[in-house]
Amino acid sequence: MRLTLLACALAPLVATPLGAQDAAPTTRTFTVVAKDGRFEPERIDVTRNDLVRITLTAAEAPASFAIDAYRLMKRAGAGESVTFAFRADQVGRFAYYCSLSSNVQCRTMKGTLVVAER
Ligand SMILES: [Cu+2]
Repeated sequence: MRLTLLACALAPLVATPLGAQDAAPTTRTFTVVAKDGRFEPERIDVTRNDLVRITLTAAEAPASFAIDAYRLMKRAGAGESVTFAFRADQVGRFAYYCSLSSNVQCRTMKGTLVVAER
């Protein structure tokens, strides 16, 4: 009896077509290291609607990871890491950069987030 009820409860989930708006997002995990005035990696490739999970590690000086179009700005203190996630719901190429001005190296810290159509 119990199994029957469970099967009924799950049926609507199984019937959901792949690619539907409410489908569970794919989680993509990246580690970005800020060091020597650059980000490693300098390019991140994802697909639209991926849940992008990034751990930013500021190896020596404080650093941030900012993407204007996504209204994103996360900061890590020197020698620290911060983890955050966002939904890549806009297709295109977006610059990510360090928005801090605490040292001259911040200006050269740039990368590109590429969000491809699904
Ligand atoms: Cu910086």
